[in-house]
Amino acid sequence: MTNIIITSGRKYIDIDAYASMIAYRELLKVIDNNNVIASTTATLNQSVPPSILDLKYSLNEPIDNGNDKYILLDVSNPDFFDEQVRLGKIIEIIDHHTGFEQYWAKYPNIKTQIEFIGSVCTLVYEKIIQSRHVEILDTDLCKLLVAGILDNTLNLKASITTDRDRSAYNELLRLGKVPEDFYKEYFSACEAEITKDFEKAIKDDLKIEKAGILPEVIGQMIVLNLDNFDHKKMEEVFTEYPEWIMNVILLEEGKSYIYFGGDDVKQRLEQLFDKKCENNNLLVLDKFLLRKQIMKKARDAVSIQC
Ligand SMILES: [Mn+2]
Repeated sequence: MTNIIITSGRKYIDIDAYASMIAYRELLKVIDNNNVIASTTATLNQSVPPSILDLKYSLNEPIDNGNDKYILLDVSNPDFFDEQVRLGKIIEIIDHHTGFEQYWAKYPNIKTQIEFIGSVCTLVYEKIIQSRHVEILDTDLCKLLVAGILDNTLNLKASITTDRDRSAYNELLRLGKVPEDFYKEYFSACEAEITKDFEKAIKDDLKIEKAGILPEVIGQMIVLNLDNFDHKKMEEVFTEYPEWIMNVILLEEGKSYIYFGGDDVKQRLEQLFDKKCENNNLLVLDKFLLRKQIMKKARDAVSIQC
């Protein structure tokens, strides 16, 4: 028996991958194929809190009988595919990370949809609507897809958010009778996971990479507000580094709080953002930026100077 296995990236996967895999499995099951499973060999990160794991839909255990075919969601770079994937047996790829469109164009037998949009959950929602199987969207499935959109678009406030993401989000709330303030419940649950081991949460998401005038150690954390943010523990994580910055994205305020340490980091940040620091270890951006956007800004600034 050939199974169709829906899977995603390796090492760590997030709620966008988790939710879209499950929802796409539910869709393919009603369309034509009972032998479709959704599985991962990766670890679920903090964007999949216990309240999400407790919904009535979850992943299947990985299986492998050698004949299986694979569908990949939320990943299109072949270096980052789940370890269970056999490259010659891929039938479909759906992703929102760009860069590998040309590569997959060489394989016309693989159905590929790569679009620069906020969330893969939006793409799967659209497929459910286009296939006229809106009946599968019960409350729990809607909550999963909504959580994926919330996380990947940072509460619909990230600049990568499209009107399609907003419309999918609103329709899913309506169809699943999901309360308007579900975002608070979801992000608080993620924050509770972070708070359980605050230092580990920072360490697990440290980027050590040189970009322009920025220190090469850059942390990031996404929280609703600063209520549970432990400044002391943050400082402790960074004591071993001569200079660092930490981008704390506050979803309710829609701002980035950039904490920092090290000689003249203050001057460098003030120059880069053309903005005065609040004090000797904090610069506040009125609109939040993701770490990858901050690094891009620093790199672009260097190339302008040269
Ligand atoms: Mn994603």
